[in-house]
Formats: sequence, structure tokens, C-alpha cells
Amino acid sequence: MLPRPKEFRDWAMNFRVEHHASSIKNVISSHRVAAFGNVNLTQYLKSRQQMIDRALDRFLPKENAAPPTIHKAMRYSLFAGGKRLRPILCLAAAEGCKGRVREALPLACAMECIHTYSLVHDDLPSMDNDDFRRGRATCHKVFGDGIAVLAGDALLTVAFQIAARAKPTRRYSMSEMFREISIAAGSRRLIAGQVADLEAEGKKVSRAELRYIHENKTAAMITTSVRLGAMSANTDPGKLRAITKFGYALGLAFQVIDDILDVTQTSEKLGKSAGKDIAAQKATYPAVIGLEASRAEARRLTNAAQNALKIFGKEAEPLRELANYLLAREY
Ligand code: GRG
Repeated sequence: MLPRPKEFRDWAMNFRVEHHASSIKNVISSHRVAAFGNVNLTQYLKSRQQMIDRALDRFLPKENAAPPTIHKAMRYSLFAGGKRLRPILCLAAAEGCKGRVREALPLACAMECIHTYSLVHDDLPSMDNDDFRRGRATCHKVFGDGIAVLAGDALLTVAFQIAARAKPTRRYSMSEMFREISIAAGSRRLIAGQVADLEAEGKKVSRAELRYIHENKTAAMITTSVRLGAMSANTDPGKLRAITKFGYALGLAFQVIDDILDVTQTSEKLGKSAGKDIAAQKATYPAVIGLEASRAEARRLTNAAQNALKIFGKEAEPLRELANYLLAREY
């Protein structure tokens, strides 16, 4: 089994809180429209996506800012119609902890910039070599490999500039928030997952190795997104632990479902190349445990995510509905 970073054990296994001292696609699938308060989930997702898009547009250098090529490339990938899952979860976690969405917005946008950078780099010929992402040609196909590398670098860097717009709270300092983001995006989480994923290609991997890849490549960014939302709301340590459990289980469920969709959906529906995992002999849940067992695992993880929210009141209803929505998603 691959080594597990200590910080991840702290978060995900023991749930010890370390530092409390100081185009959704243009058409959102409406196969399951849940309602909370007076708002249904479809409207909620759409309005949150618009809020995030407006904020990202404000926070990013304009397309014609010098040198225009890099800013065009950054914006090309950022505004290509991603689901905005991580920032939406960040804002919903802030709400769930009775905080203000406005305070969480810079942190939410920072996570989306980092996520987009990881997609741009993942699509490069030297990595996953993909031509199609978020329903359009990948960044390097349009701007060339060199500019795509730089656009990814610039999205990662601007994320920290954007996060710096957030405010510290009584319990959580800005340095804690920056540390949180750096760990999630760093060589022991997102990059660790990507390294393990690259190294697993064409090999038979165990379930534990697969889980390590998914925890780091996917669940860490999702866990950090909800933790940041909770921190922006100055949540108490018990609620931060619960939000962490939620993010971790939801993040794993999200990746299991992503693996399932890769073998059950078309490229057109996904907005990215379907069937690539099998072609590249990738480590995926369907490949390791089979399709039906993967579906059962996604349900089990979604239940675990729901259970983690038991201590929250009706403010966490959007988080609960998002977890159900993601389990039933088709892209
Ligand atoms: C290059 C450091 C580095 C990391 C790349 C993001 C990634 C790691 C690889 C892409 C392939 C993959 C399956 C990643 C797992 C995370 C995931 C499911 C990404 C896609 O997220 P969505 O579905 O994408 O939220 P949109 O486009 O909707 O934002």
C-alpha cells in the first residue's frame, strides 16, 4: 500500500482538527429537482454558478491585459463551462455553518482556479493527452503546449492572490487558510494523487492503492473546499470535523461516480472524452471492483456524507441536496 500523508490521516481518518486555535453546464440536468426553502436545486445551482462566474470575472486579469495570450488562455479554460462543484460546495458549507456566502466567495473562487489549472495540466500531451474538456478543445489544442503550461501555472498562482481577498475570522487566521489550500494542491495531496495515477497506468492496482489515488487526486480538493467555507464562517471545531468527514466521503463518492460515468456515458454528455480510463488502463473503481460494486460504494459513501451532516440544522439542506444530486448525476 502506498504511504498516506500524515495530514490526510489527521483530516480523514481521525478527524482531528489541527488548527482551530488561532456552465454548471448551461443546461443543468433536472432529472432530480429537490427543493429546500423556496428554492429548488436547479435554480440554486444556476444562481450559485452565476455568482461564482461573476466573481471570477472580477478577480481575474482582463482578457486584453498584457500579455493578452496568457490571459486569454486562462479565461478560455476557466470560463469553459465547468460544473463549479468545488466553489458551490465551499459556499454551501459556509451557509451550513451559518456564515455569509460573500465571505467565502474569494476562497471558493481560489479553489476553482486551482482545479482548472489541474485540468489544463492533466490534459497536456505529457500527462493524460486529451483534446476535449468542458465541452470544447483543450487549452493546449488552442494555445499550444507552452502557453497551456503557463496558463495552468498562472491559474494556480492567481488562486492565492484571490484567496488573499478573504478575511480571517476569530478562530481561523489567513495563514491557516493559505496552509489549507497549499496542502490540498501540493505534492502530498493533489499532485501526489496525480503521480500515483500516472504510475499506476497499465498496472494492476489494489483497492487500497486506488483509494489513495482518489483520496488525494479528488477528495482532498473537495474536502478543503468545504473546510474553507466552514472556516470563513468561523465554525466551531466540532462542526469543522463534521464538515471534513462530509467533504472526504463526498469527494470519494464523486470520484467513484466519475469512474462509473467514464464507462457508462458518451463524450458528448460528459463534455470530455469518455472511455479514456479503459483505453489508458487507468486505475478506476469499475476496473478494480466492477460496475455494480462501484455503484454500491458510491451509495455507501454518499450515506456516510449525509450522516456527517446530522449535527447541522436546516442551514445544511443545500449540502444534503448537493450530495444526493451528485450521486444521481449523469455528467
Ligand atoms: C495536473 C497536478 C495535476 C493534477 C491533475 C484534475 C486531475 C489531477 C486530473 C483530471 C482527471 C480526473 C479524473 C481528476 C479527478 C478529479 C475530477 C473528477 C476532475 C473533474 O472534475 P469535475 O467533474 O470537472 O468537477 P468540471 O470540468 O465540471 O469542473
